[in-house]
Amino acid sequence: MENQEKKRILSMYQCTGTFTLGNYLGALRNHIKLQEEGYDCVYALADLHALTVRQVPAELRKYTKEAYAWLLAMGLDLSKTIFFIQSQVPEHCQLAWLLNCYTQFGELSRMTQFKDKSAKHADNINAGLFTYPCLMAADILLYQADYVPVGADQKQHVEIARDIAERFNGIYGDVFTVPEPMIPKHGARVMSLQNPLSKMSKSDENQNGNISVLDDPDTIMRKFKRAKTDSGSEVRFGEGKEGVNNLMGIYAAVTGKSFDEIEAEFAGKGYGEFKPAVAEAVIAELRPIQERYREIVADKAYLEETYRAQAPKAQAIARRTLSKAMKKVGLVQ
Ligand code: AQP
Repeated sequence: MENQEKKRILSMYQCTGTFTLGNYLGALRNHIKLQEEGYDCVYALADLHALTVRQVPAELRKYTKEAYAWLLAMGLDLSKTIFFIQSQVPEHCQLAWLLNCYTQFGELSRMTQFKDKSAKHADNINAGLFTYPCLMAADILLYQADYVPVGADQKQHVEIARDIAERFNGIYGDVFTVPEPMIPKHGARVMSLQNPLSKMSKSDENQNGNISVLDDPDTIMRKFKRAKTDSGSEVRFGEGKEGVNNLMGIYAAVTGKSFDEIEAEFAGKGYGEFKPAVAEAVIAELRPIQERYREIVADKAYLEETYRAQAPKAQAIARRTLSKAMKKVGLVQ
């Protein structure tokens, strides 16, 4: 295993659509902060994972570049963090194959995401969808990551990566760092504005349910004004008020106010005033990032040069781990 001084964090993002406010508040914003907190961060766009569901090729390319530019606009600092595109580092596929041979059919069939996605895409239950945890384990183990930030619902992914690493290490000695899930302190879970019982998702068919980080102010205002609430009018956190709870969570995450403060601020004012206030706060939060984003995407040469320069940095780490694993299993070097 590598002898790193700083603890390494690995996180990857799917580029199956434009990031949502959920991705932003629940993950990206916190991950950007980690680079200032003394961690060695390695982040990537998981374009290979995106292929487990049928993609429109031109859109996948567009979303990948868009996502790359968005993280730069958010302040990702390439002097501290490695940020690359997964398919530009072929070691991911190479290690994934090895790990496939150390992963049991039974454990893959128990993965919730496989069950969910095969139900959702019944016409395309491909082998990649089934074995994606091996690619995900390769993503993590190649970088000898100590921590993987995950939402509570994603712990299963890190657990299977840990099982595979421990199995491999058990046979061949310490090849991989066994990663731990890192549950974020401020990991707001943002729900759909149209169905507050399901999470806000890029690929939601009802685009009124999600706020894209690139939505313009009018669209954001319209979507919040139409957000599903309940038949009451009191801005108060409580059972059966999932829509309002979600709006309060968003407002709290963006303004830093507590739920008590929010309830006091909107006492006697009703949803009619609360919804536009949430929208305004989100618009103000996203505006400066959107401005930087527009500058970055306008400079195509800069963007391309930047992501191309990052792949070899990732590859230098990945290759060391891969060679070690290949040697251990008996492949001629
Ligand atoms: N609604 C959400 N609230 C809080 N956090 C969220 N994340 C995603 N949705 C929410 C977190 O964002 C990170 C990156 O996720 P991802 O892009 O790899 O994929 P995902 O979780 O599958 O996101 P989507 O938007 O739901 O994508 P699709 O529609 O393609 O499945 C993760 O840390 C995730 O927890």
